[in-house]
Amino acid sequence: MGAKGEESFAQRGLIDVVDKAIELEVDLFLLAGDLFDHNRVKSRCLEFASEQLARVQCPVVMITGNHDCMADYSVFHRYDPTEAGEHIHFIKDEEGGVLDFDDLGVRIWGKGIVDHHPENKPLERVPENEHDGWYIGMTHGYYVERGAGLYSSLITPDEIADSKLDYLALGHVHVFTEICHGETQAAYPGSPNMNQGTREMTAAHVEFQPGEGVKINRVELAGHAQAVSRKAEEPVMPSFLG
Ligand SMILES: [Mn+2]
Repeated sequence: MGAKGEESFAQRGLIDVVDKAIELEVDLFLLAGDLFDHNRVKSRCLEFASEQLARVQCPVVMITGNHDCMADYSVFHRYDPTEAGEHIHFIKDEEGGVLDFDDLGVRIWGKGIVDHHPENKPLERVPENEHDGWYIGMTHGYYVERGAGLYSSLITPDEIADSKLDYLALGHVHVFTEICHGETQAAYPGSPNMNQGTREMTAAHVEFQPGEGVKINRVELAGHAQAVSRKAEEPVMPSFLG
């Protein structure tokens, strides 16, 4: 949540994105890493994060980013976000993990950052989808169209296409970006915070419409979280998955 003086911006961002999720009555709230700016977050800031996560009216699924990675010194060894409520789900295993939300017809695969370096591949080995409903992925890294360079935690177009995910929630880049490869649509939501190298404060509102597919909406906030919703009155079976 930043150094002293930045906290109000970062805290405002989290408040705003939670407010927006409540306003939009979303079915899932996805946090694709870097909830915290670093692993030395003070306890009053952790309490603030829990207060905000507790306000969310739907399941929250979160992974770690590079700033709050699951290293030995991780903040998440002294802070358990799931204590904010039974609706908080934290995928923190190094190999990633899968969660099923049967009432929503959604399966979520997620993999957070343990070690942010050039050999880390955030979108390697996405489990094959053996699920009838929507298949959503969450990961944290740097998408590059071509050429690897020396960047850490790279995500490639082929990996996105090969994932066979319906939607991939990306974290790391603080600018709202829509990406599509193969049948997979992905997005960076931008950041809900001011002072992140951009003046845009945004989130991604993603609608899953049976028969139509995935629609990604850029949402302006006065907000690194992703709000996901489906049309509740419709069945959740996506026709394009057959
Ligand atoms: Mn990051």
